[in-house]
Amino acid sequence: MNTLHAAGIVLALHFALASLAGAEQALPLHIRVDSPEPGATVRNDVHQAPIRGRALLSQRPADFDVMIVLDISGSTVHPAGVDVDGDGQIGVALPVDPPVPGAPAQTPKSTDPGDSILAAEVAAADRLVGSLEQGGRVRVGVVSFSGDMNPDTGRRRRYDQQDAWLEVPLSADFAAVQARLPAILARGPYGGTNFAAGLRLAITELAGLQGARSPSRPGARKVVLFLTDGVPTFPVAEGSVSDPGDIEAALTAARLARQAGITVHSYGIGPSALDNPRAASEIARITQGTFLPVRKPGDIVSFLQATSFADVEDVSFTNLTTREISYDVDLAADGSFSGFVPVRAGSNRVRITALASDSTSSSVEFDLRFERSGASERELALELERIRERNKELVLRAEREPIRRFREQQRKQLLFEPAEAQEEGDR
Ligand SMILES: [Ca+2]
Ligand SMILES: [Ca+2]
Repeated sequence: MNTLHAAGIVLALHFALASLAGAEQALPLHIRVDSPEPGATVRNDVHQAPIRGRALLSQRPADFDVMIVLDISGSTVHPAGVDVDGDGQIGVALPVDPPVPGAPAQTPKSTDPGDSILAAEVAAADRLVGSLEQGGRVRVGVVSFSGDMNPDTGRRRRYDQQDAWLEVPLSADFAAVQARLPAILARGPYGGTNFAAGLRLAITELAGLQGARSPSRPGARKVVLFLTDGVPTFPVAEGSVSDPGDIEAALTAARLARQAGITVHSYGIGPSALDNPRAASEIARITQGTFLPVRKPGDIVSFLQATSFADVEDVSFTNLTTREISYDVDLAADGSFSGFVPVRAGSNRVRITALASDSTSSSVEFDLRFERSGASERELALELERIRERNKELVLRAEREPIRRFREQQRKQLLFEPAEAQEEGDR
């Protein structure tokens, strides 16, 4: 290779790393290591050291109130395309007879009703809630919405019908939240799609407005995770038609959310939602949240679990002594993380790097000593296995461009960094 050319590439890489370092000066991301303590000795029977901590935007509150808003409208009866209920069978849609004039519309049937889009939404909520850090920092609640339709007219039954239900008020008791989810599934999908009603009820609870049943917590960051498989069809005119007034009602509710300091992350699930994603993407844009298209409805389970309401997209561990990078990190939506870094016997210098949603990153470094212990620490081995399995499922997250770039940058950075002084070990 032309030497001048090669030097140019190296210079360009250095420049990219320098600008990355420059961006880090003003970084708001703060990384806290809960364990191990700096300088502590870690013992394990494999050369892996467990690390736990959390990454947070330092200027923001560390408490989160999160309302999961589920679309339970009639169309969520359609199969999600995966085996949601885990019975070994993947539900597919059965053909419906051509409509008969004057007869009520037929409900679409599936070979396995347990694999509906609604079932996938409920499973997604269950998995997300189960992955959050216990201890009161995070509270979560659930709202469902649809739109009660008069079968004769296709319009609302009453002008003041509510169309949204508080399934679970905001609570830090995650097991209790999870215990209430099967009831949503048991009632099943029905009716139209009133985005505005779902959003407004979530705002009432998060902001502690009149009529709220959740205890208010003014200091917490307020987040809505808004799931839908369709477009807004209510409150205006027929519940099977998306009128401009239906969309406007949703956007008005989103503006109200912004005023209340609430961020809405929206998920458009499947073809009906993605053919016309304007309302779902606008409510995210208005509230400075993100809109995520979920092409295969079954993917909502891993997409929702990979959500980050703490604005932390990725965390990785680098052992500067052995010059290895590990992505075996379990990153929760609230910014807490746990995982493993490969280590050698003796002293290891470890760097933790986190990527924020605005594509800035931040690092901390500390030393740990590693001693290989004869005793088999089966729990740790199982935990590492669990994290690897989970991250395999969440591979969609790693495919996202900012995360791919972040990981690539770290590999390059390690390549150009001077090696840490090495100490002889038993490895
Ligand atoms: Ca099934
Ligand atoms: Ca309508």
